[in-house]
Amino acid sequence: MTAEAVIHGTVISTYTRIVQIACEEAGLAHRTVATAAQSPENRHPFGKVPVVDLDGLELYESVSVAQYIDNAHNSGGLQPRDPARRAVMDRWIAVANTYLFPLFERGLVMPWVMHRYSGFPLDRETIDRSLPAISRALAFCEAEIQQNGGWDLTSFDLADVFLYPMLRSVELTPQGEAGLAQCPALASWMQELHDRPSIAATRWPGEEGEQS
Ligand SMILES: N[C@@H](CCC(=O)N[C@@H](CS)C(=O)NCC(=O)O)C(=O)O
Repeated sequence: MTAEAVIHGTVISTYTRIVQIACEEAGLAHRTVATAAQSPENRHPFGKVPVVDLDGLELYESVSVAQYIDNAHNSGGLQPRDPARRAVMDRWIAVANTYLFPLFERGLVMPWVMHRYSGFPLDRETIDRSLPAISRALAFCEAEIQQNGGWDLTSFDLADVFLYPMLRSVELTPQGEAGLAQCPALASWMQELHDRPSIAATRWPGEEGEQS
């Protein structure tokens, strides 16, 4: 029987998309079952999405899920074997998950999502308060790339899988678009990935029509 990943997650979700991209890169069939993080159907023990059913396993935590998909269905093609390159990839995945996502999500992306998709007034106070830290984080990524301390731009690996959706969701806000316009190396990396098949196949609904 052909394997299929069943991804339980919200439709506009960074981490759901990360898992979708990993599936696409592996050529693994997948479908997403709309599941709200805080719903009783969600099986994540800490109320996050996604939870993934694959190969008879219940998987959660996107690093573990993406690595499993890549190891079991893609011969580890998105994970460098060289220990030094591996350390760089792991560092950037950790930076993305620990620092970038919480900053971007709470301070900028969620206020816009709540405004655009749920009709709430735009929470400008949260955005204004968060923008200096977000700008510093973008500037840090830009400087690291420019000084060769960034993730490996010469090949596509799991660092790209995690970082792209996080930065793309920032770019889809007016403030994020303005911030990224000041970061030429980051913007050109994003532009390069924009039409990669796994990225194109997992675009969020309305993504191309949004501010960008
Ligand atoms: N550590 C989790 C993080 C997942 C996560 O934060 N997902 C977001 C959606 S992109 C979520 O569930 N947010 C809902 C909430 O925090 O209530 C993972 O790696 O999968």
